Amino acid sequence: LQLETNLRQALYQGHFCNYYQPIVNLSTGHPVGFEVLARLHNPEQGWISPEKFIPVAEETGLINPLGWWVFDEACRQLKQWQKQFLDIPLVLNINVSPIQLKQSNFANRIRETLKKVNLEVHHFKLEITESSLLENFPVQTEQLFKLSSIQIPLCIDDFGTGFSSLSRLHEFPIATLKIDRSFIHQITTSPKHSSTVQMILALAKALDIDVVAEGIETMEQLEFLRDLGCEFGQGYFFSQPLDSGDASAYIKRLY
Ligand code: G
Ligand code: G
Ligand code: MN
Ligand code: NA
Repeated sequence: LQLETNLRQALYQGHFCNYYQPIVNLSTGHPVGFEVLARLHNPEQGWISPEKFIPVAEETGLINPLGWWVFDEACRQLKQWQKQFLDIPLVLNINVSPIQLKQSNFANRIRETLKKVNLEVHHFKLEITESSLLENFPVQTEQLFKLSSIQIPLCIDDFGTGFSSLSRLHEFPIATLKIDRSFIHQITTSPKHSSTVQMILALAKALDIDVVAEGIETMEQLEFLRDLGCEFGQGYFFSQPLDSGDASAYIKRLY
């Protein structure tokens, strides 16, 4: 309950900020974009982890205003990067919780916001969890159809840990699968994990879907994944989530 009051105040007092974790092309080493990750700084308690505040925000509905704040701020940041790095195409991945997809104006508001700030749908990807795809969530399904009709690319986050049926991959145009970091963690040491990753890569290739391997922490994992033909990756090996200044420096250094 205290966290709920804190969250509400934090939103109005401007204590949230966005961090940015690079998503890297594994063959060139260039960043292709960033995953946008909300951070909360409390003057008394210091940094509060999203693992704590996201569930509370979801239970209380605050995830909706917070989600719009994250998206508006990401738009502002992208406009700035486009000005600063004229020829570098960057894509921002925005996390979207199943609760947010219950808003009947969700897809519309995304479209309206982009129009207002003069950005295109292909400058973004929306990361949804497998549970958003469950067939018994009709409200979310309606928004997913609307999102695909405005042609904003969708990613499935933490792929392999949820319960979505594979047929849902045909139903909406899914642009990207993000392989959950639990598979990558043991990829060089466990044949079962590496076989699972190979199976996901083959499936994605057959369906013409991009793959991002999450949680790459070592050079061995990077090389292993590159040898399997995985195109994109993310993880502490490349970079932790960065504040906007450090993210700018990262782009400058690696492009
Ligand atoms: O930031 P960190 O890497 O600790 O993220 C922890 C979890 O919080 C992740 O599952 C991430 O998807 C989620 N998360 C971070 N920022 C946001 C956000 O802006 N919106 C939603 N819905 N989830 C977020
Ligand atoms: O669920 P989602 O994929 O959105 O979560 C992103 C979370 O993963 C963030 O909390 C981020 O800090 C964390 N993360 C990113 N890269 C790594 C990594 O290489 N190793 C580990 N253990 N966590 C990571
Ligand atoms: Mn994510
Ligand atoms: Na993930």
